[in-house]
Amino acid sequence: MKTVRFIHTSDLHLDTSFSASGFPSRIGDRKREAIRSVLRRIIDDARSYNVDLLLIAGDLFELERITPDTFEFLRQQFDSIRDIRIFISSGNHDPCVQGSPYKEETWPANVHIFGAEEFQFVELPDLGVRVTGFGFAHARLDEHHFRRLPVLSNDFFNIVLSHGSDVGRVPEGKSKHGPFSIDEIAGKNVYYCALGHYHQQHRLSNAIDDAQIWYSGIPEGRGWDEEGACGYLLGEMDGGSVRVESQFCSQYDLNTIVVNCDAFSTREQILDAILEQRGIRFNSKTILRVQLVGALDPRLELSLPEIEERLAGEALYIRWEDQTHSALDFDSISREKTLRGRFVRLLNDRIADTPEEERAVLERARLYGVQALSGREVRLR
Ligand SMILES: [Mn+2]
Repeated sequence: MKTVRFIHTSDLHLDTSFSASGFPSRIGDRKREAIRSVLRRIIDDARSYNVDLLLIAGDLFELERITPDTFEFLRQQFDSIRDIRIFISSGNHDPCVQGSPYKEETWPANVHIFGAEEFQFVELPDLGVRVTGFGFAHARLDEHHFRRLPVLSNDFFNIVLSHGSDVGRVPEGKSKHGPFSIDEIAGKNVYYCALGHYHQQHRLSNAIDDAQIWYSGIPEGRGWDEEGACGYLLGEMDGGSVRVESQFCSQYDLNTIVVNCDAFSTREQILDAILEQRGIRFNSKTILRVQLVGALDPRLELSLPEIEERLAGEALYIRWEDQTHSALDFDSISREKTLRGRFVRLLNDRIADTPEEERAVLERARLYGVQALSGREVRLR
């Protein structure tokens, strides 16, 4: 068998909306364009690594939102690597239904779409490879479809391509489309199984046989549960083995930083704590979520717009989540025989009578009131 190289990717979600992520629209626009750049990068890499196969395991685009421009972009990109065979399995966001570009459009000759809810195969005798794929034809699939994967003939090296949900490890909040367990894939002469749907890149543990079963992961993170650098998988198989390596290709990485403010009395200390975080590349493509926690020294002026200005070259966008509480001792202030003391007593009583989840507004009011009554400038945040 000649050495066969492949790229495995999935879940690009071209034309996705970022409104649910809470980003301002300009960041959503950047991210959406970044997904297109990432696809181009994958196509360029397929060419430069001289791969034989490009495997796309579903959710290539969002059916509800894909524009003619995006289809045309895909067509041009795929057509630009005519010597590389491209296999696509439709997923729950790009099901192969009436109105889908998978059905309505003409794709380049090197593209094969698995869009039927049954396992079908394509044999590539020149490579000694059989690609067996399953596509979603509905936006929802509750069936354990891998139970219908037959034991494959071992005259070729078998690659299996599908969208699906490993029931052994369901990420929090993830829908279980196309559920499966490992024993429904293993033991069927599968050499490499290319999966999509879960957005974290990982290999599934398989105690049954040597089949390598992988999620390639999302190549450009979309939400806060898809942080850090993201990428695709580059694989090489020859007679004895499959070797897979991760290639990073993401452009605008998401990172969460938790800063405990307990020991701080100036905002420089917050700034320094952010920039000292290891493993984060601070540059104009970085998207940050900064969670401020702990007790905030009353001397510290938490002016987020000013801190943000000082981080202008280090991040494209910062989402602040201020979960600090004031280090002011409201109990001792409440014992003062002053207007300030009376104000805090009133607010303390109101806070005590208010359910926990509704207290934040009153706690802010108490803090701003004490600042005002102490003759300080009050800056709302
Ligand atoms: Mn999916």
